[in-house]
Amino acid sequence: MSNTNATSDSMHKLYGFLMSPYSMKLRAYLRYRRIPFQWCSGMEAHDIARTKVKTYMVPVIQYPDGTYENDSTPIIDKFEEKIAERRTDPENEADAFLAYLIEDFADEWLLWPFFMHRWRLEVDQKHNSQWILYEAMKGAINNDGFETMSELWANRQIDLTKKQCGSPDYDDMLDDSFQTFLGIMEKAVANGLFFFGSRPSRAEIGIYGILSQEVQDLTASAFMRDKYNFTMRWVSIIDDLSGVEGEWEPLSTDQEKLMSSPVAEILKLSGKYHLPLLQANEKALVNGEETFSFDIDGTDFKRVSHDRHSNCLPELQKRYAKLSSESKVALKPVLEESGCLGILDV
Ligand SMILES: N[C@@H](CCC(=O)N[C@@H](CS)C(=O)NCC(=O)O)C(=O)O
Repeated sequence: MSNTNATSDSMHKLYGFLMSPYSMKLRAYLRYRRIPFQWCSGMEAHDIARTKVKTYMVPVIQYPDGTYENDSTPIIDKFEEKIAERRTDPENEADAFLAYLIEDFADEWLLWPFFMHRWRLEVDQKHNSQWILYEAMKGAINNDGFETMSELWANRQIDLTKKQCGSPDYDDMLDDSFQTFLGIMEKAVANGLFFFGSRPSRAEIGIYGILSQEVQDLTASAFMRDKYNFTMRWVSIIDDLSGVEGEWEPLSTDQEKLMSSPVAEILKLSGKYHLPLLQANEKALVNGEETFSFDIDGTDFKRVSHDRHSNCLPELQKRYAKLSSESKVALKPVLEESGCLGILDV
């Protein structure tokens, strides 16, 4: 018994939902890092997110000292700094920058095509809101409130989709960006599980967060199974990497390898969608504008500005600025070719 107490004293609690990409991201992260935690879902998670942190957002982590925090990226930063074994920041500084950039790409761009897939079609709206509510209500759905509550939830998310994914005219563009990304992944995962050797970086963990959702949702899981079958399997593997013992293999030190890697392919999507979105959003926030637009292949993508992105670009630029000149030289070709450099190097 005393052992049990000792364990629970040093346990973190992770409040989240299976249908929240960032909850799954952080859960996979904690599992790989072998950081003991309890997974707490349902209304309890919702209540903690509502009352214990400034902005209502899951996941929320409760540290063993009783304090709470949300926002997965800074939480990961803290663990990276505090615990040396099994870090997900690659040892090579330039690789670590690329891993962080790809994590941000997943968090801040892939989120929107995923959101569109989840909430645009009626069949998904119904199915997904019911699954969310089933988890929230801990399975107790045999009551009159269930249908009404799941409809309310679906309507809330449909409204959010209208705002955050813009008009349905953009759905093809969002879908196209996502499927291009999945095409890159399908090739990549046939060469091994990880980008920087035989252990995961925060890039794979971030990607996992979004893909953990696509493999559950009705429409998305059907096209994943059909066209990106091994990526679908990859997702279940990344979910629990607690047994993986691997080595880093530096990528940025070998120009040929870097330029022909999946990392370089993903950076092209960051340069086309993700960084321009952050840049346009930042400009709109500075100018107090409620909407912004930027060009994607000759089409203006217009959407509401959002302060959830506000710290991302300055943080990326700060991390780029801090790199050694050797790392900057190693990264120049790949960042230049992908269109990222001009936005990062300010
Ligand atoms: N940057 C945050 C984003 C978290 C986030 O957006 N969580 C969503 C669910 S996955 C949420 O709680 N949204 C609030 C809402 O639906 O009102 C993170 O990385 O943890």
